[in-house]
Amino acid sequence: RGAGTVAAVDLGATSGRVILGRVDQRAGTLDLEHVARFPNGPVRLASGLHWDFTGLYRDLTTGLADAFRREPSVASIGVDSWAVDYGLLRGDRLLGEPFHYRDDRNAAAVDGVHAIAPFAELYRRNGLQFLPFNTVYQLAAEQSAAEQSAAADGVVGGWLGLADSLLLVPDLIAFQLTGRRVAERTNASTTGLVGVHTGEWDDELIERLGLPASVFAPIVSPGDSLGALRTSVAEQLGAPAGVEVVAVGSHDTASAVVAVPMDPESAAYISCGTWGLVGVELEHPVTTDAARDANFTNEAGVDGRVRFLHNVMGLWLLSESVRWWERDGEAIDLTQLLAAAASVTAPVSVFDADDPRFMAPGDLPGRIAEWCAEHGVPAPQTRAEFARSIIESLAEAFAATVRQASVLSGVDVETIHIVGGGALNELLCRRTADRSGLPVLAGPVEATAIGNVLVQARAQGFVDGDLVSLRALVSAAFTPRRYEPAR
Ligand code: LRH
Repeated sequence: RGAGTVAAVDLGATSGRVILGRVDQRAGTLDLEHVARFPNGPVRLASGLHWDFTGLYRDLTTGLADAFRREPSVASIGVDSWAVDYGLLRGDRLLGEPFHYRDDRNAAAVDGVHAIAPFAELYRRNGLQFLPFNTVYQLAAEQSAAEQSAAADGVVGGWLGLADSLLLVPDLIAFQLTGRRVAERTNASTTGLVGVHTGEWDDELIERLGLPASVFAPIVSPGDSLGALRTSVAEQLGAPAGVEVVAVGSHDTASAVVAVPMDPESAAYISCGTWGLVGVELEHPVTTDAARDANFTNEAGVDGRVRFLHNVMGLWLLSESVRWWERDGEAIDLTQLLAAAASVTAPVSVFDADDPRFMAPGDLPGRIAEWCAEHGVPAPQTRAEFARSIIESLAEAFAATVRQASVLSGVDVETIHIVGGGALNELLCRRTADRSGLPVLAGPVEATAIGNVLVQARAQGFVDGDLVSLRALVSAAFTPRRYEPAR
């Protein structure tokens, strides 16, 4: 006790990683060792846009096996990923690859859900900002697909009717590892089907929407043990007896917020990767009309905290633009592109990063140009100008969202913390400081994995204390880079 090692599996929308975390509270140290990194991304099948869950599981278990070779004393494993997406199971069998939240099946399902439960009522119940891919809309899309196939071939119920459980992505991985079926609380809070005040499945809403209540697994909290690895899995991983899987903040953003070295009474955070999650940490949800109109969410945090935030489009705007430019095989060096963007001197247009047209994969530069044309402002011409326009638009959205978070929650924000991959983007950090007029503290980059590690380490008894002590460990181990706003 007082020190030990755990393994974090952290899956983002563009890459996954396995990281060893060594924690020693007496020495006040926290070390990360990167064991594996593997790509992730959507796969377009005949049925739509999916995740390659099977490939991800192969890669993460290969990474875990490597982790046990390097460090046989690993005490536990914790898994986090992006939110809202799920797999359906019948018995042990996965019913197809999970849908990707950027699939376009959801948009058509939104009105049907709101006809049964209007958005204002949903917001009072679940406290969530409107995002067309929240699980509740994805399940409505499953239902309408089932109705269509019933009309066509007489097979009633569809995949949802066939399923006996629905597990969100990290829970689906925990199930493969342990055989336990649970719904970890922070991620379950993103489904739209959990009460914002109760923290439990909203059975009445589930019933009204005609969803099968029995598919939802019991809710567990970060820090709860999910039990030992299945014997065959332990053999495959080369794991010694007794290694367990521990529930962490399995929503990646919940784990990231644990590792923001902040004082929540005077700071805002931006967890910046594919998305920019911009907000504050609160003790109680804010579900006022003003918060609803500003589309702020109240997601469940670790230790009963509330992540009061708004989804800003994030580095997706850049990564998907680059993917578009690279579609004919050309390779683009991101560092060079950002350097070129930083040296653009002519003013570039700032577009609304939140516009829903930027959500789906495809020609993002074309859609940015289209937005500019519609709004009578000059469209960027070169790639460097596009990159600069994206960074300026993100920085502007970040600054505006921090101001809104402060007004809506009453938190007097004096500093902005940027964690995640975006903390490495100097131009973005600097322009966020400039546009907000507040100092930006950038880092740690691996906040999500660190939050995952710390919650496990606490469950193992390697560290104790509340979020304040966990964040003190983060502060001691990682010095953020400070950006002062230009005067
Ligand atoms: C970030 C994230 C975000 C969700 C989105 C689906 O990775 O989990 O918090 O809104 O992915």
